[in-house]
Amino acid sequence: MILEKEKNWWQDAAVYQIYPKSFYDSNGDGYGDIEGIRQKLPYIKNLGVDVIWVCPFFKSPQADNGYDISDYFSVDERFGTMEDLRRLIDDCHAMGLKFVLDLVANHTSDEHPWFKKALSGDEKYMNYYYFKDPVDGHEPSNWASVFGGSAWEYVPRLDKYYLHLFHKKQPDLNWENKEVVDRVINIMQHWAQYGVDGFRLDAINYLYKEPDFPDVEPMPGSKYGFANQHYANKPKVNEHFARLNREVFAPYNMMTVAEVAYIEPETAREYCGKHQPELDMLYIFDLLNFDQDGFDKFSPLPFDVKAFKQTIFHWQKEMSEIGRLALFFSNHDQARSVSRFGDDSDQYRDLSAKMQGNAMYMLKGTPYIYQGEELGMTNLNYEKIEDFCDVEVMNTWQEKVIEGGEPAEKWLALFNSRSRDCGRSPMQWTDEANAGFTAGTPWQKVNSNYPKINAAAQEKDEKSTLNFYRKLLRIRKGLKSVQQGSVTPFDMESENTFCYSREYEGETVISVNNFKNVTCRVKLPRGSFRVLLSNYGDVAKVRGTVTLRPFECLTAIKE
Ligand code: TEU
Repeated sequence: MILEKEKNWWQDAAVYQIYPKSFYDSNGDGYGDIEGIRQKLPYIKNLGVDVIWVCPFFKSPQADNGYDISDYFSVDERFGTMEDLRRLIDDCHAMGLKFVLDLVANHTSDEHPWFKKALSGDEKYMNYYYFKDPVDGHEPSNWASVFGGSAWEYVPRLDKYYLHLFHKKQPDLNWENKEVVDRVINIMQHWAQYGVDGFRLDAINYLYKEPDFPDVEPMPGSKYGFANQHYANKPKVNEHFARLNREVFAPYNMMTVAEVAYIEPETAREYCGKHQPELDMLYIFDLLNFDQDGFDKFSPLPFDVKAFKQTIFHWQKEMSEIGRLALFFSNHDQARSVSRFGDDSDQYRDLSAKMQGNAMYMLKGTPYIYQGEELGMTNLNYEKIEDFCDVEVMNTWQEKVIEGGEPAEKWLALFNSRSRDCGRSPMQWTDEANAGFTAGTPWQKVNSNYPKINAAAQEKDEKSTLNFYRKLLRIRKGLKSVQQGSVTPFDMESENTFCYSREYEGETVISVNNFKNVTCRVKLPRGSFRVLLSNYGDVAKVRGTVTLRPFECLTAIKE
């Protein structure tokens, strides 16, 4: 059922990202589910967002928490039924919300029928994937999996290896095989006809792999190396996007947001430039990598505010005349932003959570708010390795502690500050048992701070993070300078602040943000400004040079 949608209906939209497994459990089995999302739609609507992006809920063995799909046409019973999904989407539309589906097209589960036929030796289906002969008795190349170890898995019965850039239970689809593309397009068209309003395209810039899978420089202490230069953003990916756009995105007026890593602006312009609008938005994964050594999340560095803002403003400039940037500070693959980039102490948690929202969501682009971010939810403390669930943690633990003999305490501390499990603890709804997430036993540990940090408490507190986010989203929607205006950074030399002005047709708005627990002075652009948002809540007007208190932020409009 396709609702009539005006073209580019998403232009001034804000998106709320839902990780269904941890959102709300309606039937007490310990897992969040689709009916749970539907029951929380009033809460989502009241936040002031326009779109929900729901992470995968299709049939899956859950090796990568649903990003390993074994049936693209049915809902995994953990999450409910097809009737639940129908009701959720219909209720979204009835409430003026749009529904974006997380579509994993780079790989399937190894339990998908296509891969099962491939494993049986069926040549036709082996060509749906990348099966290669051993080279000198070992993997065809030394490519590393994103989750650690080799990107090749050996199948003794076939005496062949298959490629998996992620988990070994996530074999990569061969997009050079036209039949694969035809069948993925069929999946997308099915869901477009079903009535979803857009797609979040998972790891979609990896669709083309260089055919000889050349060896790469191994990572330190490993025989495998990151081969992203051989499989990310290759020219043929554009041809795939052009076909997807011709046959699915355009005909069904789908909003598309591509999750892309290792990308440069010139490639971004090809993907969603004015001349070839194949994709609407880019979700640039690497924009949060300013507190780590390169792409290794487990090699932490102090958060470099200056490097972070230089990159953000560089991308704001590069994308100013073309598609749209997804604006985000957290998601299901990252630790909680208030713990990672802010200060989650009792004294500063609320202030720094609000500051992060104010810094990010007055920029040019589309806000993507991750469930719980609007509450200032924090990382939690998993005492032992068994408390973790993520495959990336398990593989790293195996490699570094079990095989590498490194101290368990070191890696438990790293996993507690930077693993994907930090951002996947159940949503904190109330101060009741399990934070009101489930009446059963939660699949993942609930943060012990839920009596203090929960939606119910914040609903009643007009000064809460939740109500700050509501006000922020309402204000930004009404500011044409924020929706369409230019972006001009200021105070760039500061190691602590993140400041910029937005201008459009005589309207000037400034966003001023202190990222650190310090007091600092900021010289504002000329003029007097009326404050629209302030996390300290005691500032009405600003002009000239202002003194910012720890984690202080404000948004103000020129009088
Ligand atoms: O993540 C993609 C992903 O992890 C890489 O593109 C990332 O940029 C890389 O780790 C470098 O930091 C998506 C989903 O968001 C994630 O949850 C899945 O595990 C993954 O794809 C596989 O489907």
